[in-house]
Amino acid sequence: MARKPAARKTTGKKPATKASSKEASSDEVGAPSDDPDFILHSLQDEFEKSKSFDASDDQMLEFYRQMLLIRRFEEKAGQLYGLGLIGGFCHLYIGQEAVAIGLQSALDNDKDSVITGYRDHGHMLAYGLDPDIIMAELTGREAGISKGKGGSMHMFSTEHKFYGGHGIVGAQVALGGGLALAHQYRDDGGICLAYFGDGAANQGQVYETFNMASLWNLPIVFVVEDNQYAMGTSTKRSSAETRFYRRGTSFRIPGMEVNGMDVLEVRAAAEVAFKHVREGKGPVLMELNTYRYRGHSMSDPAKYRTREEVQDQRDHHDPIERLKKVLVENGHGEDDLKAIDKDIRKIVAKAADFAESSAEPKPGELYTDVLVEEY
Ligand SMILES: Cc1ncc(C[n+]2csc(CCOP(=O)(O)OP(=O)(O)O)c2C)c(N)n1
Ligand SMILES: [Mg+2]
Repeated sequence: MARKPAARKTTGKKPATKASSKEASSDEVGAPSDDPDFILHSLQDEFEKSKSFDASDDQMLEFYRQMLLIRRFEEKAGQLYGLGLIGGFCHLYIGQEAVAIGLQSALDNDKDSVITGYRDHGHMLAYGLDPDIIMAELTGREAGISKGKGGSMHMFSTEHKFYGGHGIVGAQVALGGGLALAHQYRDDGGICLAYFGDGAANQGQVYETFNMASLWNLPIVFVVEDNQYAMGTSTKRSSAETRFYRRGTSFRIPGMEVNGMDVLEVRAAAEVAFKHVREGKGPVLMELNTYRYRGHSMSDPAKYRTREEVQDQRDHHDPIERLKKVLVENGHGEDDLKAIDKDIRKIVAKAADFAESSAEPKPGELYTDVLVEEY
């Protein structure tokens, strides 16, 4: 989506790396930086050299399969919500699939951690978690990933280093800073990917985290999923600066602006950003421009935008259709791609059956995983 002005070209100078906080002596704290060469676009320049990830045929098919899994899973979740099988809040990720798939495909699942907000089902699927237990969680079943007690917004899998699923807008960013500090402290080689929305990007704690993450050179990638709206408020109405990648400038965090509707572009950007962070050069701020097709949550009548606007996005920017076109150009027949869709539908139908036939949590579960004694 070429919605915003293209990134400004710079001198192409290499980003200056900061001395790690461990090396800095205490009398340097608060002193003017001796690194005058911070360039906001240093990574963007690198990314612009090759904006499309050179994926193998197998990788492209895998991206296609995974994006379809999110799409079909979310459509089914919408249906189950309509049938009353899912209660409470339910925020669908339809339209934004390329963001989670492109970024998470570049992570090292054994080392890296992920944290996000309440629009989290797609992130969990992208992280390779079992659709059965995600659907069971959505329907409040014992077999769910949070034993049916978290629901749509509060899913965790700490063994997979997936730290939620958070309902408080922006809170996950500060927690992500903590996860990154843990990676640094333990020297485990991992990085943290902290996702948040365009609305969350106006929260104060986001900037406190930027400051500390940059000061301490933490291994964290901040990802703004700019899906154009925070509930019913468009970014233009809520944000003085809608080019979110610029918001790290005051903290000397390089920014990147990425088309979040193109999985190959997202992956190409991830390669550049993650390399920078893995090399110990401190945080990166990525802005992923995307669009949510459905309402903010299942209870949103979406009167703040026109049907035509949504249809235009579906018709001209859909991430799955975009990749499908590339696959067809590369010689894949419509029938092969339909067969993938059929397989995915089966996986999703199985997840729904599993969820519906699973037991509800026993009443005693009300007293587990909560503080019921004095500590
Ligand atoms: C601290 C806090 N303030 C307000 C809310 C209510 N709220 C829930 S979602 C939301 C909008 C967030 O939009 P954005 O960050 O763009 O994420 P998106 O829903 O688009 O993914 C708001 C204001 C909340 N959950 N937490
Ligand atoms: Mg938003």
